Amino acid sequence: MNTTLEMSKQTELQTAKNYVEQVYRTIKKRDPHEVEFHQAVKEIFDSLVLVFAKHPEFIGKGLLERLVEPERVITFRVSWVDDQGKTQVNRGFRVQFNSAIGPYKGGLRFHPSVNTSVTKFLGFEQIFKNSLTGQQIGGGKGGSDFDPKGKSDGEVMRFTQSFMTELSKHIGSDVDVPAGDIGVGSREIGYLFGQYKRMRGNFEPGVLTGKGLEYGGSLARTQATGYGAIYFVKEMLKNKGLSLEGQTVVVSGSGNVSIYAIEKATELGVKVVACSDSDGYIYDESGINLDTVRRLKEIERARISEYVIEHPTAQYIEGCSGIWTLPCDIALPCATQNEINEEAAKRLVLGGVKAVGEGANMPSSLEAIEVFLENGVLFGPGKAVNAGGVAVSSLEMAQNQSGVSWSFEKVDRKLHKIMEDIFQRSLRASEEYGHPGNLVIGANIAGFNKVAKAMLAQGVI
Ligand code: NDP
Ligand code: 2IT
Repeated sequence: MNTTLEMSKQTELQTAKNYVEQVYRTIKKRDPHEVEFHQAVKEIFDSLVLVFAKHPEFIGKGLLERLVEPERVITFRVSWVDDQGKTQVNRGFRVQFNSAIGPYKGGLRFHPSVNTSVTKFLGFEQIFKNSLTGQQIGGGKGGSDFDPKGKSDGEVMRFTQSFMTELSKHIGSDVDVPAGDIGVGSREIGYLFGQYKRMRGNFEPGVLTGKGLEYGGSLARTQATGYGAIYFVKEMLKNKGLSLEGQTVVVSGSGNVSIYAIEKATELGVKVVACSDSDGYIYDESGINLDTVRRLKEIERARISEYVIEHPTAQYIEGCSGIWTLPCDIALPCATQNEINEEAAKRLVLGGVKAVGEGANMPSSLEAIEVFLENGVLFGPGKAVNAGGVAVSSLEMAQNQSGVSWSFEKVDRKLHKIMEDIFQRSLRASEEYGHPGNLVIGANIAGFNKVAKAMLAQGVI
């Protein structure tokens, strides 16, 4: 290449790096304790340097400065009375991050670790994920530090009603549409919907997704995130001439995403040898029995350790991180953020892992991602791999708007196509920006470009 051209490209890259680093420094300085949020921003910003180097005209439009600042952060008190008659107080959060391409959309998480940083990291990821789906949905996220574990059904209902009493002032089918996440499943969505209806005095199905089928839910929403993750991994492998059939898989977690990832993976001929909860993991070399896992986790709300009572040939091991020392072809982290650190990633590589698909949000640390990429592991980032859930949420909104219910097969077909499109969009962007096959870069850039164009078109708001 001509040296003058090469030098001007280097200057543009350096200018882009300086810009991105300056915005990154600002957010760290503003909120030094928000470590999860910083991590999510860093991962995306490292990719976006390439966009600003290619489009220096974007610098100066305040795109990144605006992107990292949520349009609105709502925090509120949630008081409720427990079964002993004692008043309990939790914190409620809703981060309405970005509405450039549609109403805020994203789940609610009930877990003791929920705080502003966690909600912001999840909301930030959601902006790009939702963009990647090709649907008209902006980014948002919410939740509470309420711990549903060990609570009675009545306690969960009273807490959830109190939570929605406040949240109802800020959401609506064209404004902000929450759904489930960790600790928020069909039971909680039902209570949330009932309380919203009572507060507003109208039946507005499009205000929440993940609803029961009797009151406006969509077939295949329950399965969507897990199935979608497997469809994505299938595409990743297919692109390299590999197939899912016959592969050995380790899945972390045993919640909504894990169960339906295991179901679809098994259907497509893989052997799932392990899954976990926050106390430990089960390992069965001959393949785990999904019916038992489902009954324990979905119906009895029991611990995964109980699995070995019925399946004495399986092993139960205390602690979560050991699951990544098991030899496998494919690893699917489907539990929570930062469950794979650098050490765990190295163990997976030693164990011969060929592909990693993030069913959870940000389950791999930045260092872990580096290990996978350096060692040629096919890596599917969460915002692409787990986008099937929110994509089908958007299909649920469409059905609510039109008043028509689609069959399971129709929704599943659409989900499959959306996941193929997300893979192709990410792959194409990775190629266009000079890192063919790097789906972290590809997904980040493809997700960003649509939001950036919409923000630029809408002026400085
Ligand atoms: P669930 O509450 O259904 O299940 C969560 C699972 O992860 C449980 O097995 C839980 O174990 C385990 N887990 C939770 N926190 C921790 C922790 N700190 N350490 C170890 N294990 C933990 O949640 P989902 O399956 O819905 O969500 C799982 C992940 O997928 C999350 O990252 C979520 O953000 C993401 N996701 C979910 C989507 C959805 O549609 N539901 C869509 C896209 C992403 P235990 O029972 O012991 O708590
Ligand atoms: O992280 C996620 O994408 C979700 N928890 C699902 C969000 C949704 O609105 O369906």
